[in-house]
Amino acid sequence: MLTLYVGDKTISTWSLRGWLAMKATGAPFTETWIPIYREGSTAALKAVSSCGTVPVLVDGDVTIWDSLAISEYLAEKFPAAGLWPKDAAKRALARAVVAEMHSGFPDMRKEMGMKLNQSFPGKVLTPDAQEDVDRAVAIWEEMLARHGGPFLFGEYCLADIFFTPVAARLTIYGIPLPATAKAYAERLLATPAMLEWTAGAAEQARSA
Ligand SMILES: N[C@@H](CCC(=O)N[C@@H](CS)C(=O)NCC(=O)O)C(=O)O
Repeated sequence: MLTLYVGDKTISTWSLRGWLAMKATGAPFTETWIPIYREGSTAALKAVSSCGTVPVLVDGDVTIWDSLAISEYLAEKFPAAGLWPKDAAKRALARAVVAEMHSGFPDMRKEMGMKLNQSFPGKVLTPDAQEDVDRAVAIWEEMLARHGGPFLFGEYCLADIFFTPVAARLTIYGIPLPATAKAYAERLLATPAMLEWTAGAAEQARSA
């Protein structure tokens, strides 16, 4: 049985990516919540993985502690799930998009922390954060135009999963978006898996 350790659903964007990838496989898994950024969190995280962050996927004696590594592991373990596009050229492009997201967009992350089920419209961004937003929108518009939508590479894949927390941030902070990007963000936030995560976030917040 696979076990996925995740952080608080309201704020943990990397957990969300790992969880959406896990859900997209359709495979059963056990989900374990480790409350983060509290007293005792570091010890609890390190008890699962020496890295001390979530998400963490445990599959028997294999422990994987990074959202991208988890995604790649799941794509290999469940090839029929279509986590990456089947076409090699599209797959390479999807990997580039995911890698850029995984290693970039620092100012958007810093200034627009994800707070699901909350709303802070009218956020004024620094030029650096606005540059990150513009880059995300440019990727979305280019990939949607190239592949015809409704998702970045046609069918839903890891590229969409990695941008789902971005869609949440842009929505939470009421960042103005061109129509195509806005519609895409709405699609990402309305997938059944994302709705389930969002409802879970509300429930966790109530119980905290
Ligand atoms: N590169 C890692 C980043 C993971 C990460 O930073 N997770 C945050 C939550 S979103 C965390 O565990 N923070 C807890 C801490 O640093 O104490 C990944 O992609 O999984």
